[in-house]
Parts: sequence; structure tokens; C-alpha cells
Amino acid sequence: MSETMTNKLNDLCKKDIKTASNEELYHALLKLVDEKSQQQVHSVTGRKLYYISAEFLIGKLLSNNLINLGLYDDVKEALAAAGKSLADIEEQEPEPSLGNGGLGRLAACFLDSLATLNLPGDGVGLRYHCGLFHQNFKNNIQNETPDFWLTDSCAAQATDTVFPVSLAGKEYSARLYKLPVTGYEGRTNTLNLFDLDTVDESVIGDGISFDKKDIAKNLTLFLYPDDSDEDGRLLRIYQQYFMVSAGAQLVLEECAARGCNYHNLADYAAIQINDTHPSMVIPELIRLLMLHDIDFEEAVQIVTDTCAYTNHTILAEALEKWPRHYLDTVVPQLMPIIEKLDALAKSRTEDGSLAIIDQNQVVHMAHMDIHFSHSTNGVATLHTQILKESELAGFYHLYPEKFNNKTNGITFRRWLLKCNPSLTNEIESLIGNGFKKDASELKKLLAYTNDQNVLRKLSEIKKQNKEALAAWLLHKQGIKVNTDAMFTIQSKRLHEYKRQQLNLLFLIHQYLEIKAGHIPSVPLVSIFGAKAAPAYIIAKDIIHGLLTLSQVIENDPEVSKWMQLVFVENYNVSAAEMMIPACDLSEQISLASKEASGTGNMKFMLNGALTLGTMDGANVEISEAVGNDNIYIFGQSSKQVIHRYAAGDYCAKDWYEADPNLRRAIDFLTSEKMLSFGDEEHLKRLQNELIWKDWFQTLPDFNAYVVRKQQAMADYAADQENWSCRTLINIAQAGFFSSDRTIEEYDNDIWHLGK
Ligand code: NTF
Repeated sequence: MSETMTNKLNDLCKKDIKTASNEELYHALLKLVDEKSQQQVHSVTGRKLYYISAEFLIGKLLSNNLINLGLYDDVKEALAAAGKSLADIEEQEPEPSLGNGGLGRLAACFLDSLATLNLPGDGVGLRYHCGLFHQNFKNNIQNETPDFWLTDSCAAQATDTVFPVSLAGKEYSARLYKLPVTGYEGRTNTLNLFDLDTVDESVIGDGISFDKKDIAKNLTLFLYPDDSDEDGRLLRIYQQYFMVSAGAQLVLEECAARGCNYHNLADYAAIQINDTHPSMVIPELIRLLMLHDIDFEEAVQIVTDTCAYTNHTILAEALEKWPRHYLDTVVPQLMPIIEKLDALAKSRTEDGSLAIIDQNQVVHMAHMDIHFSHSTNGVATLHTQILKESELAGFYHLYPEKFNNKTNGITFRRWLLKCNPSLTNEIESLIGNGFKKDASELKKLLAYTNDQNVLRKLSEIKKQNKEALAAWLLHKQGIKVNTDAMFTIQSKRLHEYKRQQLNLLFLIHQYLEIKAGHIPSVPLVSIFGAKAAPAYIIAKDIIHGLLTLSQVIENDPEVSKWMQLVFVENYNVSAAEMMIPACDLSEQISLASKEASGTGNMKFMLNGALTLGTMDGANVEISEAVGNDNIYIFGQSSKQVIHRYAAGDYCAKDWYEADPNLRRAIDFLTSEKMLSFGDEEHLKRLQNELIWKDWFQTLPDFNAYVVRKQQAMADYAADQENWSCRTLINIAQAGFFSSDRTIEEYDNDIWHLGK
């Protein structure tokens, strides 16, 4: 087999691969993937899904495509025989920068599962030139620079298809780029990305600043441009409308080509609105249908039957609402339609809180989604329940039949097969390879919970993965970590509700305990990965606190042999693939009720980490799957939290004063030691925030967190075999969290694709 592959690669390189450069090999492999994916099914009959999303955090594609096309092992072998390494070749590939966090990564996992399950389903999004931003640390502070990821080798190909889009009365042309999405032994779908030819990267000035008014040049430069001023907010609306108008035109064109007469659009297309960023697709489609001589009432019905909406958050600030005059400026052509939809919505209910345009002339995007789509779903059982019972209770009352839950999932191709080949091989040797297509087969691993050889093997694999991560950290950031330590990891967007600050307070506490002579049961390596939104001041202060503490520890030999704090710079999908397989304890410590689901929690579990978490989001379902003995749960329940908010009497200062450990940790933020490496303004602000505000109730959970984490450390130190057994149970019960299961549910309940 590998010989045939060698010949094939020689042909594609037009030379002996032994003498080819990594760049030449990279291009040869791209061609190989392309040829092979042509052989997968592309055709569509019946209903096809369009998943519209501001983000698709797809990660590097080459290895994933090789795995999905069944080429990975042969290619790896052929390259190794020629003295080449696939990992080195992968270094040539820039990581696409088209997303920010869980919402975007979920969209990428869904595309993988759709293609794997042979379902016709394409993505629709924007081709950002610099994505979010590239993060680097200087003086313990996050700096942002543009992430120029678009290179010649980028797999998204420009097409000749352009659609006209009118922004603030001016005409622009949206060009379509296509990126193939190969399924695992499945079909090939497409990620459709739109861009404007005139966008000009040279307008970027200092850091990631640019003239926000020059739409022709800046429209698709960055994902989530800074919205702390009005021009930034307007730019977000420009982007959103550009995406949905071009997307809607693509849907209509493709469906017409398959015989749709627009009246029957819902028989040809299902549109999933991923959070509120694409909400304007609803009025835009109505507008376009009316241009095809369909009257308003019928157009509303067609669009309602075609569209479905997913809610990904209950944080009020993330449920987009725009002052009406913004929309008047950017999309005047939509306003008459939004007004009519608002009148219709108001006619259905007496309750003004369900209006699309409220008394203050603010337009509520999620309200439009719920009234004028046929399905609204949350992304974990608890989240959906909270939507129904509180956040969206009025809507649930009006449309109970529209509400449903779809607990998130992750693709096991990337988050097991690709990122953890040793664990994959071990699982395969125990239970065969059926789990690759049917994740529920992982349950067969439960037969091995008493098998000492298997448990020992799992520990060895974890150790190797920790060593690989350590080597990567040394290479990338010059940091040496102790691989005999327990690795705990918190990697996710930086946000106060996710409570990286709680972890920070624990680490300070631990530091002070060691200084006081209380040696921990096991050395700890605490790893973070997170980007803070550039305008989110407290989030950046938390990063500063962590980086500063990391230096304090590093410079204290008495402590540094017991604990290390590592902050991975520029956390992205590739970094996650290194970090997750090496984790012992997964930190999922959001304030209960605030994390809609989380998906990192699932990735860590699948890779044999135990979870330390609150009863929030999908942690609840993870804890049900593995049982209380195999997870570390702590903290207030979502009910308690919701109560506390409702009572409105939370006073952080009382907690600060009542608990000497907590006070000691918070006081330490501005201690001499911290100030010798950190900046007073940042540290003081963070300290004040915790004492005087603490909106996400870090303080009430501090004690429980310390106790639970120290318990986990003691258990880890006491009995490796038992720990390993519990990781095996986590892996075995992770099958439910496959995005294949999630996509099957969406298809059965909402989309009915191919029918
Ligand atoms: C995120 N939402 C949630 O915060 C996560 O809990 C969830 O796992 C992912 O969505 C995927 O469902 C967002 O990023 C946003 F934009 F809605 F705030």
C-alpha cells in the first residue's frame, strides 16, 4: 500500500519525495486530497441544509482530510519511508482564522458530522482576512496583532460567482469562495465564504486598528471588530447583512437550479441561524421572495418553514439588539419588512416584551428569530430549560411547540482520531474500530475497568501526551514543565462568567499555603489558554493577574517545584489539539446557569481527563453519564444563582470579609510580590472588581472549589490505578457527546435533509 502511495506522491510532486521540500510535499498532499474528495458524493436531492454562522473555527485541514478520506496511514508511512514527517509538513499549513470560540468550533464539528453522515449540508459565512487576532504577551499584558492567515495555499478557492449586496444604499459585490468539507467515509459538502474584492489589509495601522468607516476596504478584515464605539457596531451590521444577503441569494439560486419555484422553498432548503449574528436572513429572504412576486404573507410563511434558530447564550449582552437608526442607516431596504414583522409579532401577543422593535426603538434580533422561524433550540438540557423557564419564558408560552433541546457535541475525528492517535489505537485494539462511526460503542470499554494492563496503558499514554505537550511548550514558549505533575487545564474564551479569576484565586491560595509550609499532595502544572476581547478591560486584567502570578511562582524556587502556571500564547485549535490529550483535570468552573453548554468539557472527557466543574451547561449531562464518583462537582446550583440574582442582595464584600483565606488571596493581588512583576493599575482594578462587584459570584464558590480541587489532587496522588480507571469510565461514557449524535437529532427533529 505504502509503495503505491509513494509512487502517487512522487507523481504529484513531479520528483522523488525524498528530495522534495516540505512545502512541495504540502502542495502535493493538497492535490491528493482534492482528487480523492472528487470521488466522494457531492450531489443533492431533497432538502439541503445551509448553516449560516459568523464563525467557523475549522482548524488545520490537511490531516483531518487525510483521515476522513482514509489516506492518513498510507501517507504517513510513505513519508516516513522517505525520511519525511507529516507533522513537519503540517507546519506549512496556516490555521484558518475564521472563529473565536465554542460557537465557531461547534459549527466546524457540525460540518464534519453532516458530511460523515452523508447529509447534504453546507456552511455559509465570511472570509475574514485576519480572523480574530493574533495574541502575544508583553509585560504580562495581552497584545493584539493581525493574524494574516490567508496565503496562496489556503484551500478556499475563489469562484466566478458574485452577488450584489446593497449596504447603506451603495452597491457592493460579494464574491463566493468555496472550501470543500470531506466527511469520514462520507460525502463532500462545502463551506461557502463571502468576501469583497476591494478589502485591503494595508489599511491596518497600529495593532489591529483601522478606519472603521471605510467599508469597501475593511468589511471582512476582522471577525467581531471592536464594538466599543458606534462605528464598530455599525461595521458589525455591515458584515452581518453582507453575509446573509449573499447567503440568501446563494440559497435561492441553488434551489432554483434544482427545480424550486420559491413557493416550495422549504422543500429544498433548511436554514439554521447560528445565534443572532445571521438573524437578518429572515427579513432579507422575505424581501427577495417578494421581488419574485410572492406576497408578504406567503413569504413570511415560507421563511418560517425554512428557518430555524439556535440560541447559544443567556448572557443578555450577547443577545444582539440594535438601535433602530443603525439599521435605518445600513439596511434601509429591510426596515419596511422588519416593521411589518414587528406589527405581526405584536398582533400575536399583548406582551410588549415580545416585540421586535421595543418602545425605545431598539430592534431585538432574537425575537425576530423566534417569531419567524419554526424551531428554537438551546444547546444543553439545563440551558434549554432555563430558556423555557426564565429567559424566553414569554416566547415559550406563546410557541411551546417551537422549543427543543439539542445538546452540543464534538467530532471524534478531530478530537480523538487526529489529536490523540495513541489513545485511538489503544481503544481500537480493545473494542475494534466501530466506535469511529458509532461513538456509542465506546461503552464497550467498560469491560476493562478492572484490567490492570489496560489501566496501566492508559496512564502511559497520558504520560506520553504530557511529554509531547511539554516539548511543544519548550519549543514554542521556552517553558519547561514537570511532566510528573498533575496537569490541570482551563482553555476557553476569557470571560468573567467562565471564571478564570476563580482559578487565579485558587493558585494564589496554593502559593500562600506552600509558603506557609503546607506541601500539596502532588505537584501541579496549571495551564491556561484564552483570548480576551480587545476592548474587554477586566478580562485583560485577569490575564495580567495570571501572567504576573506565573512570574512570581517561577522566581520562587521553594514554590516552583510544587506548582507552575503556564499561559499558552495565542490559543487556537492547533494548540487545543496539543493540550487536551495531555490533561488530567479539566476545569469547567463557570457560574452555574451561565455556560450554555461548553464543548471543551466534552473534548477533555473523551481524552481521559476528569472534570472539575460546576453544575452548569453540559457538565450536568457529563456528570449524569459518568456518575458522581467520576467527576468533581462543586459550587452553587443554577437555582441558587438565579435566586441570588433575583434577590439582588449579593454583596461580594461580605464574603471577602467573612473568609480569611479568600481575603488573603484577594489582598495578595496588590502585594509587593505581585507588584514587582505586575502593573498596579491592572491589579488594583481586578481586586476592586472582585471586592465591590463580582457580578459572576466568584467569591461564594471559592471555598468549595479549593476543597474539591485539593481532593482531586489527593486522589490523583494516592492511587494512579484508580484514577486511570475513572478516566476510562469517562472515555467510555463520552459517546453521547459525539456531534454525529447531535446532528442526527437536528436532522430528525428540525431539518429532514435529503427528503
Ligand atoms: C457559546 N456561545 C456558549 O458560550 C458555549 O457554552 C457553547 O458551548 C457554545 O456557544 C456552542 O453552543 C457563544 O459563543 C455566544 F456567541 F453565543 F455567546
